[in-house]
Amino acid sequence: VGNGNSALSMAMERTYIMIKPDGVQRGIVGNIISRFETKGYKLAAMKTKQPTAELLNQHYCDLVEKPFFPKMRDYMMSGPVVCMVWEGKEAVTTGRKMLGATNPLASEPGTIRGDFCIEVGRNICHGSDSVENAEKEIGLWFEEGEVLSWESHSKDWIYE
Ligand code: IDP
Ligand code: MG
Repeated sequence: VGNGNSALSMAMERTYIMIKPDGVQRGIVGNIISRFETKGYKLAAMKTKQPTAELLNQHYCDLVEKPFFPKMRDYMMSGPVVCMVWEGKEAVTTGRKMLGATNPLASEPGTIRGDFCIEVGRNICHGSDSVENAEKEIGLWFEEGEVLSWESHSKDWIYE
């Protein structure tokens, strides 16, 4: 990262953002990417993937015992997802704000879930809820070498 501004580099975070099968099927991929891009975050990795049950068990390890989990996993396996890593200042907490609340009906208009969906079981996107979980999730969904470090030419126009 960057020349000189080491304090800024320290605050940089990476978050794992995933567009779920309904977001892909409904053609909302470009809109979601565009929001993170125009916000000023930097795309560090992106790919499509067909999730497996094993991967989802690991990704949602905190939820596997929940009654809704089997149906939720089927939904997550129903088609391709888009896996992304977005990087920038406070990217994890800001990414969550950009997604909106877990229940789309409780999400503010202007958020992704607030603008595009209605039900918790069809909420079109995932975002890491902590820096620690982001690291875990990036390691789970991406191979070594798929997440890139590069310097944006807009850096000095986004950060002071
Ligand atoms: P999050 O995606 O906002 O972090 P979590 O509580 O981590 O929310 O739940 C993960 C995902 O599981 C949600 O995004 C949603 O798709 C699904 N989910 C959570 N709670 C329910 C529920 O009560 N019914 C059905 N699906 C749920
Ligand atoms: Mg979660």
